[in-house]
Amino acid sequence: MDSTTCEGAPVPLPQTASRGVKIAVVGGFGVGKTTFVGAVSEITPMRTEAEMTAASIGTDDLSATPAKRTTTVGFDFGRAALSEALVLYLFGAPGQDRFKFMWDTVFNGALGVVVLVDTRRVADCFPSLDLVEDEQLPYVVAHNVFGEEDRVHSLDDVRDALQMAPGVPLMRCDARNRQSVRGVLIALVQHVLHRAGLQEADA
Ligand SMILES: Nc1nc2c(ncn2[C@@H]2O[C@H](COP(=O)(O)OP(=O)(O)OP(=O)(O)O)[C@@H](O)[C@H]2O)c(=O)[nH]1
Ligand SMILES: [Mg+2]
Repeated sequence: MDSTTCEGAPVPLPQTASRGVKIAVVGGFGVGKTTFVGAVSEITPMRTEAEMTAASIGTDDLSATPAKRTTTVGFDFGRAALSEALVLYLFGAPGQDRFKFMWDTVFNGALGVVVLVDTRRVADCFPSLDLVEDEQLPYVVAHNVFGEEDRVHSLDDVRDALQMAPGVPLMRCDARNRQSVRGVLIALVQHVLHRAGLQEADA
C-alpha cells in the first residue's frame, strides 16, 4: 500500500528503509488485534470491520468487551518503521472462527507473530498458539491489559496457563498505546534475530 492513498497525515516511508518484513497479529475474538495494529501504524490502517448485528448474539462472547460494535471480517493492515532501515508490515487476523479461512493470508510469508491474550479468556488464544507452533514461526505473547484487575495474574501464571516454552517472550501491553505496541514489536524482532542466531550456530 502506498502511503499517499491513505487518509490523515501518514508518515512517509523512510528513504533509508532497506528491509520490509511481514508480521502477523493474532489472538482470540475481541482481544485487541485491530486496536494493536492501528495504534502503531504510521499510515491510516486498512481495516475490514463489519458492524456486529443481532445475528452474532449467542455466537460471539461480548461479556469482556461490551462496547465492541464491529468485528474484523478480512484482515487489518498497517505499517511501522522500527528503525531507519527496518519496516514492519503488520497483518491483523480476524478473531471469529468463521473467518479462519483468512488466517493463511495473514500467516503466509510472516517473519514472526504477535499472539495477543486476554487473561479473562485465556483459552481463546489456544487456536492461534497451536497454529504458530505448527508453522514453527517465531512468536511472542503479549497480555493485553484491559484493566487493573487483569494484573492480579502474574506473568508466570499466564505462562503456566498457556503452557509456554521458557524461551518464548511474554510481556504485558496496552494495545491502544503506540509505545507499548512498539515495545512488543521490538521484543518480537529481537526474538526472531536471537532464534536465527541459534539456528545458524546449530548449522
Ligand atoms: N480498555 C481497553 N480496551 C481495549 C484494549 N484493546 C482493545 N480494547 C477495546 O476492546 C474492543 C475490541 O478491540 P478490537 O481491536 O476490535 O479487537 P479484535 O481482536 O481486533 O477483535 P476481532 O477482530 O473482532 O476479533 C474494542 O472496543 C477496543 O476499543 C485495551 O488495551 N484496553
Ligand atoms: Mg479485529
